[in-house]
Amino acid sequence: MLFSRSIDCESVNRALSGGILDNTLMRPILYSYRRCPYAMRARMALKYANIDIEHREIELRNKPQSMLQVSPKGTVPVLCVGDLVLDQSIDIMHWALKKSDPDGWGDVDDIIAQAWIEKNDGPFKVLLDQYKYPNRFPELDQERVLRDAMELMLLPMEKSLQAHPYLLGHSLSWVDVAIFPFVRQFSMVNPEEFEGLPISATREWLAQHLESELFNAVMHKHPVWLD
Ligand SMILES: N[C@@H](CCC(=O)N[C@@H](CS)C(=O)NCC(=O)O)C(=O)O
Repeated sequence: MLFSRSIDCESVNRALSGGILDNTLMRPILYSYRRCPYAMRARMALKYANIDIEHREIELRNKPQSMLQVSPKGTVPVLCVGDLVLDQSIDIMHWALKKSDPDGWGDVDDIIAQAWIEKNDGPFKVLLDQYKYPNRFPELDQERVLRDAMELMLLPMEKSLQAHPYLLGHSLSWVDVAIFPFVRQFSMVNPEEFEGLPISATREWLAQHLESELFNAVMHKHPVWLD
């Protein structure tokens, strides 16, 4: 698994906090945004692995300097672990599972897993944004966007989920957790339309995740972090 660049995150935070060192600096710091699907997958993996983190809730329009200093690209989630900075959600998931994976979320075929993630984070995310923000894409035919999303992602998911309860087989894997927040977002754009789609197994899979203790545990509201 590839990790992101390593930057001396701890020393940046130490400098920002006026050089005061205490034990909290040893706790991984997660910069997060509650409704971000990438941050959700990271928070779920960290929670599942029982990793105690310092949660720093950000506002996308007013990102903290301490986050931008360690990860100038300015997206969440960002995890700082000592001098390691992980600023890709999938890297954070894998880092967490390497620490602890009690239910075997990682026991999957890496090539198949990667193919699902690439499809989700690449073309499906593009279609999701087009479906969610039609005003930003006035030239696009919304029916066509929905049809493309179905063909690309939702129908292949349905086929898998008709065959077994989880995307890659009979047990939950990190791939289900990584993809579910995006399908959730898709389902929320037009719930009535989503209800009518021929993807009953996918709806059931989504409902199971939405009701899960793990998901609900990572959706608590946090005050906004200020440097
Ligand atoms: N490839 C990144 C993507 C993360 C991402 O795009 N997060 C969005 C929020 S959902 C973000 O921070 N966008 C920056 C912004 O809106 O300013 C990952 O997997 O962590």
